[in-house]
Amino acid sequence: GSVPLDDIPVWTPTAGASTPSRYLRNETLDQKISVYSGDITKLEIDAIVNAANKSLLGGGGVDGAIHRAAGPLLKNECASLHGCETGEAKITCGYGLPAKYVIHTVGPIAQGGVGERERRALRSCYWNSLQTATENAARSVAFPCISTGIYGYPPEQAVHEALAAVREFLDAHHDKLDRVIFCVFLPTDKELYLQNLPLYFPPG
Ligand code: AR6
Repeated sequence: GSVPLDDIPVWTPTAGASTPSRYLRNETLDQKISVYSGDITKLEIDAIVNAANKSLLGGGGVDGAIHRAAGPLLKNECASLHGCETGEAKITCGYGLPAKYVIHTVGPIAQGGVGERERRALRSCYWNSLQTATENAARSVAFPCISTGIYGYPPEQAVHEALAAVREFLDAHHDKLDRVIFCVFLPTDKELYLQNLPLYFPPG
């Protein structure tokens, strides 16, 4: 079955995490954040983000799972979009998914290492996905760990770009979003998010 957004608990900072943060405490923002372990295709939410490739015509990983769950009409709409550049985002309907929309973004390929170019592109994926969501009045958005699978971006570096981009977007546009869900698939990614969230959403 699918998972209603109301069943996903909001993240609460763990007492004891006391790494100094460059961000200010903001309880309003904290209450919009969740870490959810599981399949992003099951979420009843306004928008899920797809870690796509430039063709937008489908592939393996989370992209494959989203296309399988949405059904063939998703590919038809994707084919009409003429691809997507790295770091950018394009929106479609969700078709057979419980999510209303799919936001397709293309992460950087990190073979050959991560430099400033890859870091910027990955941040843009998160920022532009949220921008696209809010332009379409989507108030709840779930992200997979973009680029950290087939595209080889080290998860322990990617988490910082993800969290910084979401924190900064919420600082600028918190009134346009109710919930941002980090949908993690691997136990190691769950740990990385729980470890690093207090750096970007510091407790009191
Ligand atoms: N729900 C949530 N997360 C998932 C799911 C799922 N159902 N399935 C996998 N993941 P990847 P990339 C996680 O490889 O690195 C495709 O072929 C997975 O464990 O899907 O951006 C595209 O067409 C990992 O943490 O995306 C592109 O060609 C994360 O999703 C290329 O792969 C991202 O892994 C994009 O590679």
